[in-house]
Amino acid sequence: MDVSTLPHRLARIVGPANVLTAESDTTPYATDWRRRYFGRALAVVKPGSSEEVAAVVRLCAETGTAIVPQGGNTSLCGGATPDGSGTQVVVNLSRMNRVRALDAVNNTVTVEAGCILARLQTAAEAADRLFPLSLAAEGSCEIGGNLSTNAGGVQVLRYGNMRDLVLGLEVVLPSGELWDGLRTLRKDNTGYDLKQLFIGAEGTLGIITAAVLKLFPRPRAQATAFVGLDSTRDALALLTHMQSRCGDRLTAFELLSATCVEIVTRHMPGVQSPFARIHAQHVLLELSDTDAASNVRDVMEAALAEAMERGIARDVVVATSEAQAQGLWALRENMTEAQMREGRQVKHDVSVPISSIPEFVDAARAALDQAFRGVRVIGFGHLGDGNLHYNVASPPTMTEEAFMARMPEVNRIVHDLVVRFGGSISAEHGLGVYKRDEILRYKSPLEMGLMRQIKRAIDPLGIMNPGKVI
Ligand code: FAD
Ligand code: 2HG
Ligand code: ZN
Repeated sequence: MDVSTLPHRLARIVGPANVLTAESDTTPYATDWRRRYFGRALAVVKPGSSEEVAAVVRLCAETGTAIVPQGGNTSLCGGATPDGSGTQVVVNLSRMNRVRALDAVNNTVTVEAGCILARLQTAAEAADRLFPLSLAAEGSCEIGGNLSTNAGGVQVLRYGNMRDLVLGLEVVLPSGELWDGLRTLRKDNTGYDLKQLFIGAEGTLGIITAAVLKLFPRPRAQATAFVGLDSTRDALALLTHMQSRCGDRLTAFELLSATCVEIVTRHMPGVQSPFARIHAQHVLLELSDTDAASNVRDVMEAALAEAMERGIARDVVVATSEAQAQGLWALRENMTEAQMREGRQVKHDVSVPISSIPEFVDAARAALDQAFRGVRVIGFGHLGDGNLHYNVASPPTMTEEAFMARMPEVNRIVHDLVVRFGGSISAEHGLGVYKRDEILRYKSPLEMGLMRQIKRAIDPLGIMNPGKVI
């Protein structure tokens, strides 16, 4: 194929202004958020409609051109970055950002894939509803990316992850055919649930162009607290205690270690801990109620007072204003940015059964210390979901470069332990390229074989995000 004519043919579909080819224009789309993966793109294409996406994919199928679907480009595992060959086309969905329809009685919203998550949250709020997916990248990540990574975030405890929030999808298949599966039904048992194949597929099976998502009643009363504790075991005891006291009203339960609080307050201007001293562990928790008259703050205070009496909690602050609540959330939401400023770490996004978290944390610390004495663990995450971001930084005795060169050993220690505890090496970020080879050690050949058969059946030419996931 003569690739030199491809940008011109793509421009005929989406308009010349929506095809970027100059390296200075394509580089931001060919570099990942953390600046760990640097690819090159033949072109970056920005379609404005599902029909344009379909035409772009048909042209790529005809010419055997590989496609990298891209949303907000906030992937933490290189999923949206083209390889270095300069032959792949990035199909960026950001222009497709409309909320097509919102049905407040059916509690559904039909939205295009390029809609930024925060914009969808705002649209739901304007209709007196809640779209509950929430994560620190919500100002730039897009619905198509959230679907394709099966994103999690800070409210999974109450509302589930992206997979649980979807009723229908519209997808351009690798053949260029447009599948309209935009159903708005809560019940539909008519064969295989095909939409679930595309959720979490990281763009390897097709390009999601729109989705029907669930809405929920908007909480009218909320309480936010920050708690200092002596150990991960106490954090787990607090989770059980709060669940039994508050039930479904517990909407967030996030863990931050001493190192995390130290790093985030040091690097991020204006971010402060409310406590006079740093504790071994901290929990940020939130209660929500749809009843405006419900005094969730009293409920929070009473439950936390009891936790103090029982010796589970050492220090407690319950926010008395929206500004104070936001200040507490800033400690958690700035963690990824603060880690970037701190330097490089070996990132782990793992899950284990919630009950095993303290044992896992102790075992991982001991095993890492044995291999890399004095290693620094930046451990935080969604404790209520059993999901830890167990990031590991070089010990003072090693240069960052020397430590990063030993990333496979660090991964081996952490991931082997995760699996020994019955866990997963990717809880919410996906495999991308970062964990594509690593997963082969932990998923059975049978499971990997089934995944490959599905990939071959849907994408026989192998043009959809090749080199990612499998
Ligand atoms: P991209 O990065 O553009 O793409 C991600 C993957 O999806 C790629 O494989 C891409 O090919 C594919 N893709 C994108 N759009 C489409 C489409 N329309 N059709 C098919 N495939 C597509 N993740 C969490 O789960 N929880 C968190 O709490 C969280 N916090 C984060 C905080 C920060 C500061 C950052 C930088 C990232 C965080 N992430 C988190 C990771 C990331 O934000 C999510 O994975 C998000 O869902 C990605 O959305 P995106 O639009 O940026 O996707
Ligand atoms: C979060 O929960 C994200 O903030 C990012 O999933 C985690 O930076 C990380 O490792
Ligand atoms: Zn997370």
